[in-house]
Amino acid sequence: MEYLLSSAVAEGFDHLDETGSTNKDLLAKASDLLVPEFFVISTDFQSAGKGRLDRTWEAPPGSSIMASILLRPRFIDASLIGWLSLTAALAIQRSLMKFNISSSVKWPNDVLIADKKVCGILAEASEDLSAVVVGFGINVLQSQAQLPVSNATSLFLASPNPPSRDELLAEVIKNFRQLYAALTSSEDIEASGIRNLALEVSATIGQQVRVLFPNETQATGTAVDIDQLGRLVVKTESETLTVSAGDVLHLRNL
Ligand code: BT5
Repeated sequence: MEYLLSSAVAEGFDHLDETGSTNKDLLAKASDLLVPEFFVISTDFQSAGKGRLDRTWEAPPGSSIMASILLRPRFIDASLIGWLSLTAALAIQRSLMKFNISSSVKWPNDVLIADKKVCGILAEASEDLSAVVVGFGINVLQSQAQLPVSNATSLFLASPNPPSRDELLAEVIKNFRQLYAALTSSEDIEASGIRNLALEVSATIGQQVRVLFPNETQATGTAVDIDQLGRLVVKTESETLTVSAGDVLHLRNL
């Protein structure tokens, strides 16, 4: 399939029939400092698609959008990586809206349609901190049987008239470029408007949640805010926690 619309809005665009991981490919390419911001690699199939924490991202050949966007922010820290993930989620939510598909953003890195995961995002910094790669998988054409987990969905399942992969990817790149410009040119996260947008479309705020921390402890409470550093604020019975890394379960869905 050709990606004429998407390549027109990127600063360079490689489409691969098949690869291991577009994030891995773009991180390798980023070591050449001549490769510009908004260079995009996309693929029809990944044999080693990465999720967070050594998990995998799986999609049959030709069924979905799997792409990574190169960024070269001036400062890279954990908070920026978190905001970049959320900013990509906002760009995807906004792009789906353009095609009349309502979605919401589950902290820290998923886009949901009717509580089911349609998209996962993975932002990774290069080792030399010269670049960040933001990769996303959006399920487009999969049937329920082709999805790896039961709480996943695709645009084909959720919408009577889904956009083509090229139409949607072009929209995502355009929206991401706009939101990234706001994020990086503003004095702080408040002035950028990104935090307010993230709160507006959050599927997590106001929910009873269980947080599973990377060290395998957990906590249950109400998600009440996303703070300036992009952390989820959770009120438990006894304390207020700020969560920077972890998985969140929305308890109403269990
Ligand atoms: C993510 O991780 O959701 C980040 C996924 C990022 C994938 C993109 S594709 C392009 C780029 N190149 C890469 O190599 N990666 C990025 P996490 O929150 O850890 O969720 C991973 C979990 O989502 C898995 O353990 C499964 O349970 C589930 N999963 C896997 N494939 C899925 C799919 N197609 N749809 C919905 N859920 C899926």
